[in-house]
Amino acid sequence: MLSVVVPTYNEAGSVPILAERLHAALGARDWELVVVDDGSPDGTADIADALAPRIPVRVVRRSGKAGLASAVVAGFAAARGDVLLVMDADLSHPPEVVPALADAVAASSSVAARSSRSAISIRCAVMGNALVPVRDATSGFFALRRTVIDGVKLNPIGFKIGFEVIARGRYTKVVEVPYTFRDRELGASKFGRREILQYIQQLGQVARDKILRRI
Ligand SMILES: Nc1nc2c(ncn2[C@@H]2O[C@H](COP(=O)(O)OP(=O)(O)O)[C@@H](O)[C@H]2O)c(=O)[nH]1
Ligand SMILES: [Mg+2]
Repeated sequence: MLSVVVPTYNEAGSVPILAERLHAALGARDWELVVVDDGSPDGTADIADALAPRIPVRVVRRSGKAGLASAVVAGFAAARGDVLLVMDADLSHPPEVVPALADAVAASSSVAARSSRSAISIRCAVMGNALVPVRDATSGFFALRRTVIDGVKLNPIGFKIGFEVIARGRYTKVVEVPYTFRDRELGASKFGRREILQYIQQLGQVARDKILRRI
């Protein structure tokens, strides 16, 4: 089963469109949409709930805005799928690419990351002692088999949970599926100075854990 995990904060306009496009793209597959909402004042959680039963959606409600990465980790905990896929709600990650991304990881023990340019990007990930080339390890559009993070303690700081999975997960291969990133049309970005500082902090923590051979 495929679990599509979508963290949301004030995405009331985007979520129904995202859900419909996922429904169209995933057709008769066994899949679920896991929306993790942090008490959005615009009522995103209720709007997402109202999509059931037409769309196989479940909503995880958290009481306050606790950050994208921790929302994704909460979504992983609630998800039922053996394949986990993460994407933004704002339609910048095209739902039509989801089947290809999910199939890429279902077939092998890999993490599939989307490629497109982002503000700060890491060009490779350290895996054991080897450097794995990754075009964009900070992507928010990625998929993995659940076994990649079984028993792995992810550090849910800031926005870059995909980087955390690449840095700490157990996998043998990274597959990149290209697509065209679109700027959001509805709502506002939540990525700001605080998130940049958290990312720098996260890089330091991953580097420390690599040096101490904790990962
Ligand atoms: N649950 C939750 N979702 C968040 C939080 N911050 C951002 N998001 C969601 O994470 C996704 C990415 O955020 P976005 O603002 O589009 O970031 P950008 O793409 O870097 O500009 C969107 O679906 C947001 O609604 C948060 O604190 N909690
Ligand atoms: Mg976005």
